[in-house]
Amino acid sequence: MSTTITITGAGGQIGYALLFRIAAGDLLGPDEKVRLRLLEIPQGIGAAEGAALELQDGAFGLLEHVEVSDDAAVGFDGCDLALLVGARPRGPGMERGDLLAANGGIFGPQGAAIAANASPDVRVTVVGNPANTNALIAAASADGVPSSRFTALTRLDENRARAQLAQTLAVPVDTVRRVPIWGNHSATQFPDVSHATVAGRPASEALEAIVGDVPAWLDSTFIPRVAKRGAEIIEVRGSSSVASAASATLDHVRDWVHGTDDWTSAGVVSQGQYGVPEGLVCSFPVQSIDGEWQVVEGLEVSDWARQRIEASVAELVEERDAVTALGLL
Ligand code: NAX
Repeated sequence: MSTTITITGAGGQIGYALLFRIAAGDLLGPDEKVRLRLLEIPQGIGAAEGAALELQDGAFGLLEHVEVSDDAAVGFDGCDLALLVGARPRGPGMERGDLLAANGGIFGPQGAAIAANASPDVRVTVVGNPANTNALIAAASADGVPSSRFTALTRLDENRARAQLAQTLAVPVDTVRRVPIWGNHSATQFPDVSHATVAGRPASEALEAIVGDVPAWLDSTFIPRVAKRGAEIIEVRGSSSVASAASATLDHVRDWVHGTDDWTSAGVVSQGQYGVPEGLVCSFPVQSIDGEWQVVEGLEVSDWARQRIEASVAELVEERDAVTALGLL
C-alpha cells in the first residue's frame, strides 16, 4: 500500500521544505510508501523538476514515484492527501479584493480538479494564503466531496503560541498543550491560553506567578507576538517562514490521519459551533478522531475571549462576502 500526496507550489520554498521530509517518512511514518505529485504553474515547473531530481538523489526507500505537472487533472489524479501550498502572493499596489480574486482563480479550479480526479476520501490542507478563504473556495468548488475534507493550516500559529508559552514558563514545549487558535490565519487570530496545561495541569497559576497581570500580558505581549510572528521572521531572516510552516503542515496532516490524544488547532468548516456562522472555514480547538476533525465543544469562553473570537470571525465574514461579490462562491 502507498499514499499519493499532491503538493501544489512544489517548486516554491515551503514545497521544497516539505518534499524531503515527506519522502523521509516524517509525515506517515517509516512503513508507509509515498507517491508524490508536484503541481506547479509553468513558471515553477523548472524548480519542481529540479526538486524531483534531488528527491531521486536522496535515494529514499519510501518514495515510490514522483510526477511533476502543470495540469491539475494529472496533479490530483488518485490523490489521497492534497497540500495546497501554491498561491498568488500580494503584489505591489494589490488591494485585498485583487488578492482574493487572484486566489479564487486558483483555488476554485483546484477544488473542481480535486473533485474530478482525487481519491474519494481525499483530505485537503490549504497552506497558501489567505488560507481560510482559499479553503472555503476550494470546498465550494469540489462537488461531491464533503466539506469536512477541506481544512486550512493554523497549526503554525498554534506551534508558535505553545513555544512562546513554554519559553515564558521555562518548561519543555512538548509539555504545553491546549493552546488553541481561534478564527482566521491572520493578524486577527486569537491564540487562547485560558485552557492551557503544562504536563497535564492548568498553566494559569504558574503563568500568573511569572507575568503578574495575565490579561495585560496577553494583550501587550503574548497575543501580538504570536499573531505577528510571521512579520518578525521576515524582519530577522529576510524571508518568510518556510521550514516551520512545512513542519506545522506535517503536524496537521499526521494528526488528521493518525488521530490526536489531546486538542490541537485547525481551520475547519464551521457547523455553527461557538456562534461562528455555518460554512465559514474557521480555526477552532479540534481533535482528530477516527480520521475526522471534531471541534472541541462546551468550552467556557469568557466575554473578553468571545470579543477576540468575534473580531477574527468578522474578518472571515468580510472575506467570504468579498469573494461572494466576486462570484467566486
Ligand atoms: P513561494 O513563492 O516560494 O512558492 C509558491 C509556489 O507556488 C511558487 O513556486 C509558484 O510558482 C507556485 N504557484 C503559484 N500559483 C500556483 C498554482 N495555481 N498552482 C500550483 N502552483 C502555484 O511561497 P512559499 O514561501 O512556499 O509560501 C507558499 C504560501 O504559503 C504563501 O501563500 C504563503 O503566504 C503561505 N503561508 C502560509 C502559512 C500558514 O500558516 N497557513 C505560513 C507560511 C506561509 O506564509
